[in-house]
Amino acid sequence: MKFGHGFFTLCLWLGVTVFGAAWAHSYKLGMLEIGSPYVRAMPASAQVSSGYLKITNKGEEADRLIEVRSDQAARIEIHEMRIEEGVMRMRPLSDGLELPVGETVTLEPGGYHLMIFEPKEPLIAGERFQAELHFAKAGIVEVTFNIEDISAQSGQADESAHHDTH
Ligand SMILES: [Cu+2]
Repeated sequence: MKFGHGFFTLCLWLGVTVFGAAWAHSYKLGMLEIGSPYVRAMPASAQVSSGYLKITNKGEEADRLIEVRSDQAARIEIHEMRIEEGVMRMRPLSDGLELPVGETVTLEPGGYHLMIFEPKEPLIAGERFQAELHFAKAGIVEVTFNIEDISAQSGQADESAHHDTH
């Protein structure tokens, strides 16, 4: 699949919005703690959204988030986003996301995120999104993401998105 400029702009919009998520709920899988998973609500026409969560590794060996799957979307990728030479860029983490011992890795706007492609139903604020997180060592856990309307808090970013979601 190829994505043009519009896709990149949308991804940027998904990534940079500042949002203070409440700690809604959490999960435990072995020595991993998974906190406040949420997905960004999207207009019905959108083909892509993003998901966020926190993962704390309380074990004695490093682990790795290697795959995320959901029946509610065609595909989910684990992405990183960072500024290179003044330009915000993102790319899939082909080896997954490293979870070092004793650390909390946060997937949040502007940083690591889950890229959710082709949601099968519109992602409506207040509803739920189910996904399976696959870890290299800890195994698999089913997680419920709250769908939240992040754009309500940044009307400006919302403007630019309208050009890219059609
Ligand atoms: Cu992305």
